[in-house]
Amino acid sequence: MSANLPPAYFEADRKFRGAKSVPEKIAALQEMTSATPKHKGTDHLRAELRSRMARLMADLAKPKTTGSGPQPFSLGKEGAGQAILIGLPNSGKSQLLASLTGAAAKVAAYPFTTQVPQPGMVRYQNVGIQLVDTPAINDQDMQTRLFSLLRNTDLLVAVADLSVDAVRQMEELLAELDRWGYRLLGPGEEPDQHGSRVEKPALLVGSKADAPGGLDQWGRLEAAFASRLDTTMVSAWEDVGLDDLSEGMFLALGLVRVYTKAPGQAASYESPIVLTRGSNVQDAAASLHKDWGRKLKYSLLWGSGKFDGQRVGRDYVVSDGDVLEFHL
Ligand SMILES: Nc1nc2c(ncn2[C@@H]2O[C@H](COP(=O)(O)OP(=O)(O)OP(=O)(O)O)[C@@H](O)[C@H]2O)c(=O)[nH]1
Ligand SMILES: [Mg+2]
Repeated sequence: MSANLPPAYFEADRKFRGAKSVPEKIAALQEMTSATPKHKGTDHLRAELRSRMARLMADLAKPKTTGSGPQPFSLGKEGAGQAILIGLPNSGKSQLLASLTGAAAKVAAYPFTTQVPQPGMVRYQNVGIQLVDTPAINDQDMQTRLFSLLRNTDLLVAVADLSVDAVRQMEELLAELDRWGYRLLGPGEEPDQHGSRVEKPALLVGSKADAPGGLDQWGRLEAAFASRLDTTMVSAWEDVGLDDLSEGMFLALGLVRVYTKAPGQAASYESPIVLTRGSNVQDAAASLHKDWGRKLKYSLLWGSGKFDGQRVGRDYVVSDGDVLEFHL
């Protein structure tokens, strides 16, 4: 089958060949991808473009040895996991950051207000999750840096505005992600190890539910996406859905909390050991002290076991809320 590529594709290809820097190459490749029609005959080409994009993005993510000064797009991760807010201009990302974390974010009625990523910390029960606000996803000047930030995150929170046509907004956002080789993963979906795409766990959020017609828009957004992706309705102004969203982030990050106790003493529930789902007793011990994973003989378990104080080995997979008493 012939690919039948339009002139815009060849124009972008010419730019790609002439590009001097990685961001220029990425921009040209993105144009080539946009100009490539989607049908069977272009499957191979689109896969090839995606893997070229993935390689360039990996180059971009490498730490630079030259240059100094503040680099607001390279953020250190903090807390039990990192989630990044993404969306079109004015969708309410900065207001969500402010309401969920208390971070001072600039909120304004004009588009492209946010110019640099800004982090804050969401508390979900006894766990801190880093949440990062970002410039609008279609801001051309930001895109290469923004997408390289998204590449290393644990979770994407995709925001669509319920005061306008939210389904269309979300579709536009997904199309932008698709052009950059990103695919969002729904609950329980595993990334394809051999795929050329960047696949990220994601939550969809309908924001500004308090706006006129907001509930109607929410119904449509849910009908369009909830069968594949986790979807939450919020109003930052009216404090609706914010706790649900925090819980959703915790669950989507795939985290479990484990507590420790000393023999004959009660467990402390203040500072959990936070692990990814599937971790075992040995991982929990090793996260407290690097020698413990090796020295551990057995552990007693309260929680997910058959009975309280059950003796378990290092391979036992822990569940959220388990209490462990290590014996070295
Ligand atoms: N009705 C209503 N309006 C909101 C809510 N949250 C934000 N807004 C308004 O929506 C506008 C945009 O909010 P921002 O948080 O700045 O949006 P943003 O997505 O960060 O915008 P950019 O940084 O430009 O991409 C502002 O006028 C906010 O006051 C909400 O929960 N309800
Ligand atoms: Mg903003």
